[in-house]
Amino acid sequence: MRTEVAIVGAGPAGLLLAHLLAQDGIESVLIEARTPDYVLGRLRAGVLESSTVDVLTRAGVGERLHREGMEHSGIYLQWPGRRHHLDFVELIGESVTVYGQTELTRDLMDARQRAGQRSYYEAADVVLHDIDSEAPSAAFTDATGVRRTVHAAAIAGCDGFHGVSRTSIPAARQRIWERTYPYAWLGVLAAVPPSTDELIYAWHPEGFALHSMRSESTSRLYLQVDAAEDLADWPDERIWDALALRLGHGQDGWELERGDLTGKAVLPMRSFVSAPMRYGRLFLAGDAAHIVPPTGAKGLNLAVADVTLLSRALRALVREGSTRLADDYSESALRRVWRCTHFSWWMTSMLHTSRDEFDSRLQLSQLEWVASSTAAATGLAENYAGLPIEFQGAPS
Ligand code: FAS
Ligand code: PHB
Repeated sequence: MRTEVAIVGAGPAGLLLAHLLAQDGIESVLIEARTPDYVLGRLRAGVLESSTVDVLTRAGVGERLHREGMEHSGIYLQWPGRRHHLDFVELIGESVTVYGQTELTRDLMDARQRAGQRSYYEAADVVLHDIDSEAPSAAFTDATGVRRTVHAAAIAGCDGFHGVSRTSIPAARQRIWERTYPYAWLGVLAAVPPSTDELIYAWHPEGFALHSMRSESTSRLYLQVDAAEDLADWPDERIWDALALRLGHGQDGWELERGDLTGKAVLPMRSFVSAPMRYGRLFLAGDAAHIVPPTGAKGLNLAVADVTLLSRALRALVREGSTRLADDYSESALRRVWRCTHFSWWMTSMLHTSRDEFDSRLQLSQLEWVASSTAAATGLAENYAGLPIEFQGAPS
């Protein structure tokens, strides 16, 4: 079969790219390894930057987001005896919206359905061919066992960290930067109204904790645990006790409400960047090219920024035969990727405790500085809530 753009991976990056291309009348074929329910069942990101909300609104897929999303003016930074509110709207005039990645993915799947374009779920053994030519193709075995090949003008690798796209680029043409952290997040979904109006990022000698949410009736919470932690060692009671301790239950009369826990998982923490994000007619976007620790709430937002730039490049390439944006894509996307990689590392390093007393004193000093200096608070706000899609950063 033939199409204009073959997209490997139907997570948020692949689905949004398909939608943005369709808005420009560009046809795509989506090739996804899993079932729609499996993709929707993955509990992941929760916070959308204002630039992400703008992209989704302009693309006509923001209606439920505006109806059900929870707009937050900022976050709380917490450490024993202190809880400090950072007001992003006051600092930089931007807010963030809490809207689960599952809901965003559902909205994009509905849009794909309405577009009536071809999507192959449960596709197996995806292999990319001739990616360094002007006639690349993606071969796969569809859900009925039929081997198919999609010929396209370009291939978008949106298949996440474990996908086949990044590894289809010759290793000699690729650079990888990676840092793994000695801790992980134990994430839970709790059937209990949030005990806070906005997210609480808490430093504690026992470990980091985050109180997020998904709705007025559902909380999303995370605990720092060892990288090799066994979930079986964490019964519900122990999870709630650790969350209560680290989030400051009882401090200034604040209480953490408990409820039934579901969706437990231990999430590894890593920083990972691969460059270039383009090789011939293969273009990488989202987790296929980069991974950030979730402390900065950047992963999903970076994927949105990548595909916003990529959709413009592919439109120019496919419609006008112009390669300028396609040639610039990797460098433009990587400027924002490195900015978010640094910020995610900075937030992670500030908030995750080791047993090292010197590190702890540095972290507490950094938290006090952010809480007392408008300049420092503005820097955090800019990175967390205010990065433009076309982040220019330092001239290369
Ligand atoms: P995804 O990984 O979402 O999607 C890739 C898709 O490609 C998947 O559907 C996969 O099934 C498919 N695929 C893989 N291999 C394939 C193949 N060979 N052929 C066809 N399809 C293939 N970000 C935050 O901002 N906050 C968070 O709290 C947060 N928590 C996370 C927790 C976990 C466990 C993970 C893994 C990530 C988390 N992230 C978080 C980051 C996450 O939200 C990603 O940034 C986001 O899913 C990126 O979207 P995609 O690039 O579309 O990648
Ligand atoms: C979430 O709600 O899942 C979430 C929010 C903020 C983060 C990470 C995860 O930094």
